[in-house]
Amino acid sequence: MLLGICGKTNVGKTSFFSACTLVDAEISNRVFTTIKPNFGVTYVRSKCPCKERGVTCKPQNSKCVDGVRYIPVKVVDIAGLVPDAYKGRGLGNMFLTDIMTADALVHIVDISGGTDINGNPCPVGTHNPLDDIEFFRREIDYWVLGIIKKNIDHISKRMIVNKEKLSEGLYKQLSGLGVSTEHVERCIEKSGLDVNSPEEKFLEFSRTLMEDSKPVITAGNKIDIPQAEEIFNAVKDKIKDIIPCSADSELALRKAAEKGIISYMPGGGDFEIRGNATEKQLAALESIRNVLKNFGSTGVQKIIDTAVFSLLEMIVVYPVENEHKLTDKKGNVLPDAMLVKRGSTALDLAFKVHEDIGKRFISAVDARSGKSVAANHILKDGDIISIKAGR
Ligand SMILES: Nc1nc2c(ncn2[C@@H]2O[C@H](COP(=O)(O)OP(=O)(O)O)[C@@H](O)[C@H]2O)c(=O)[nH]1
Ligand SMILES: [Mg+2]
Repeated sequence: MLLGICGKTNVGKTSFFSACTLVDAEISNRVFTTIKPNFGVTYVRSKCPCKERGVTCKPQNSKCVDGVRYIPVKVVDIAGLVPDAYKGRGLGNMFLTDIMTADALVHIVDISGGTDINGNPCPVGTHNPLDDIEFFRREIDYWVLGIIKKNIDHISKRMIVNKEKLSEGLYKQLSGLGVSTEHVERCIEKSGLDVNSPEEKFLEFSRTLMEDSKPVITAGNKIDIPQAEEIFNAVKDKIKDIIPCSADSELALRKAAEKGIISYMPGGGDFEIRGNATEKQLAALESIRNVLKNFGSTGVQKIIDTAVFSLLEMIVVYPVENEHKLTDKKGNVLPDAMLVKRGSTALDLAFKVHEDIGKRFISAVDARSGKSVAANHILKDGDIISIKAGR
């Protein structure tokens, strides 16, 4: 799974990326978990079953801090989007190609209205963040439309010569975007498209296709700027899935925690001063405390969690070998927390653990009830499952 952090220049994409990937040694093995320059690892939070089961867990693929499981998720900091990127302006197509590899997008917007459409700073409150939402969608939709337009003659020819369906032709051109044939078919139907439709119909098709396949959460960033809250309140009802955030504050808190100045857990609603801090640092920290008081948290972790659990509809499942001891082969208790799509079955989990285990699946045991469940049993969030596979 990959989350793409995107938006205009100067809105705080890199700050958001740095904040969410800067993880305390307690959670991550490496301090700064950047894979490649703009690829990193962040974590979603979920309640670990260890407390409820009265066991001390020994996580292998994730970390547990005080009963909270931190499960790794990859993120990419995508180059700034400029108007007309779909025509190749700026980093244009590279930007859009990067977007397509992500499963969900975090669209960072400067909610203080202090960044103009080209990504240049402007006086706070002079740019309407709603324009950014519109522009963002437009760039993506026109880009998809461009791919279709470039190939439509070819698709049309194959429909005549090879008796291919429009959906097959479109699917071949757009499969790189992570869409399925069924999905393309559904969107063709929804937008009433045929091969001779006018351009607007193809645009409508592109929009429907992207809305369904690339969920977007909007981060109303720079909420710490005094006028930002008012702007946020004025636009929030017009934007689907928007969460206020302050990437700068989250980054400052994680850095201070790393230096031992404060104790703070990502996503927390407060922090405690621990070590020595200069007066300037203390003043900065106190103003961040106000942001936390006002909004409950800096919003960064909430955005990551919402993207994964709400937009991508993931749940957390704990596969174990021994359903009594909740261990793997080596005796590690609750070793792995796996993110699976809501609606996944016991058999899906088996395949996710290992293809071989999936192929040799016999049954599964729900560790909480001790009962055997069938291959088509739908998993619930927090389930602990032992898979029984044949030889
Ligand atoms: N006040 C405030 N400024 C921020 C916040 N996040 C980023 N910035 C500032 O916005 C500017 C651009 O940030 P950057 O992360 O480089 O943006 P990018 O171009 O989108 O990657 C920098 O001066 C940041 O310090 C925030 O949450 N609050
Ligand atoms: Mg940047």
